[in-house]
Amino acid sequence: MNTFKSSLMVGALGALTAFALPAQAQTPSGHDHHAAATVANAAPAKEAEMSEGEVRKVDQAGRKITLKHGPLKNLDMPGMTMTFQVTDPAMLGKVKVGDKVRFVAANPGGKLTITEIQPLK
Ligand SMILES: [Cu+2]
Repeated sequence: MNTFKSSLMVGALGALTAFALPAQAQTPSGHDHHAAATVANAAPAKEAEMSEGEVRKVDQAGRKITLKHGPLKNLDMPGMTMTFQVTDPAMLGKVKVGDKVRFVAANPGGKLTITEIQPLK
């Protein structure tokens, strides 16, 4: 009786596993497709508000970056060299001194902050 029961359990588990695997395999591609579509849809709006600059200093510990930037239309600021906060210090790992970059700067509560940055290729 016990043997019958456990073999039934194994059978049930095997069926569950076989059922679960294809569903898991489908999840990443489904997600990627969704993410790609989202990025493509958002790209034109983001392009418009991105500004260009050149990295002068990266302060990972201080979560700051110094940029020589062109005019920032969204902030009504002329070109200059200045230091920005960054929303996520991980962004600083993507750029280095001397890189030409595109970035999005915002001014929440009077603190100039970079919300997005990417090296120009
Ligand atoms: Cu400035």
